[in-house]
Amino acid sequence: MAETGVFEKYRAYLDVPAHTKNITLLEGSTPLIPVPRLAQELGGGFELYVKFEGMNPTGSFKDRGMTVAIGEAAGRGARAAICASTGNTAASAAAYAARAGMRCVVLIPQGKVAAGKLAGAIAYGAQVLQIDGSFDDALALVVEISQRHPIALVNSLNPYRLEGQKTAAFELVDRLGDAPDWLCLPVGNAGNITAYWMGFRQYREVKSSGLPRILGVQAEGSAPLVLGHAVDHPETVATAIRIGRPARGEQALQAAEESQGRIIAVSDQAILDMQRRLAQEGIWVEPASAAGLAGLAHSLSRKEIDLRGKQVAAVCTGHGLKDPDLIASRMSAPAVLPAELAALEDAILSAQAKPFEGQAE
Ligand code: AN7
Repeated sequence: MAETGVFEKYRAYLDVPAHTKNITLLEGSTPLIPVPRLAQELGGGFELYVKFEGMNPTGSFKDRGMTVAIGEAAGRGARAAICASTGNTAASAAAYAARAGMRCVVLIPQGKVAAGKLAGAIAYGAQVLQIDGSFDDALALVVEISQRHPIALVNSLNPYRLEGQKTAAFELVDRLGDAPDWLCLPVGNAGNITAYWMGFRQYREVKSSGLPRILGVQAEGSAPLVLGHAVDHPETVATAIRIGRPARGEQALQAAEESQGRIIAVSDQAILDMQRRLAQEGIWVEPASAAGLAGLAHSLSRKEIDLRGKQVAAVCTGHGLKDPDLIASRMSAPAVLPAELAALEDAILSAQAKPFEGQAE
């Protein structure tokens, strides 16, 4: 358990007003998990780590930015916060607003938010409103309403969200001793990729650390940054990144270009395959979170990148528990047995179940 949250830990590097309060749930300090077997399968010859951001207090990376955005809003006396969200921002805003004693309103696209995120937002006591429209529609609405009323906008258009979120880059450098050679991550509204690039550049100034090349990955059906134009009706199984007009799109493209990286798109099938593959490492992430690694696998298989001797960090942004319905709908339901030993033996020893294969390795 972290002793401090990201605001206290990295206060000296955060460009925030003096009135900013420390509203924390001890977010950050997430595990950086080596996955050598997966690296081997992807061709080998490089070091691969998963930065498991699903281990933050509300189950996603959003907590890093939210602690700072809510802390700033609370510090200047804001009584309410609002955001549009595909789910994780909503749950995070709701939790930190609750901690600050503020009211929270979240707008989500109807029917397109994973159960664990919606449940979180409700549990933390936010007013949850579903929009008969997309995330992009919801974002346009919250921007407008925050201009008319004294309610703090905590989407990543809020600069303090990025200030907090960039601490993930600091943690990578602090932990690895330098920046990784490559960073891969999913891209939706493009706040996270923008924040990582800010963080790495800042650390280069103050710590003389290096810069990674950044591989940003979108889902094929929601890939405005790859297509070069907005997508009016984005679709993907990775609902977290079902975004057609990324608010920080320009900055994301700049981060990819300046870092000599790229932004690519992968299919939903590739995302789900990587989600399953990560689970075989004991790392269960929500679909969007597997997109970064799916993009890495895609680039490697086409020999578009050469990772020999390199160090790669993959950001897995949200926990698998966020989206349990997806597993229920795409995987077979557990068998129901009578409470009898014979039935249990049958089930375990039946050929289909392959119960003890490979156990002795
Ligand atoms: C698991 O919660 O946009 O590119 O409203 O939940 O910084 O937007 C979520 C985005 C990646 C993309 N992975 O990050 C929201 C929202 C997960 C996410 C992204 C999101 P950005």
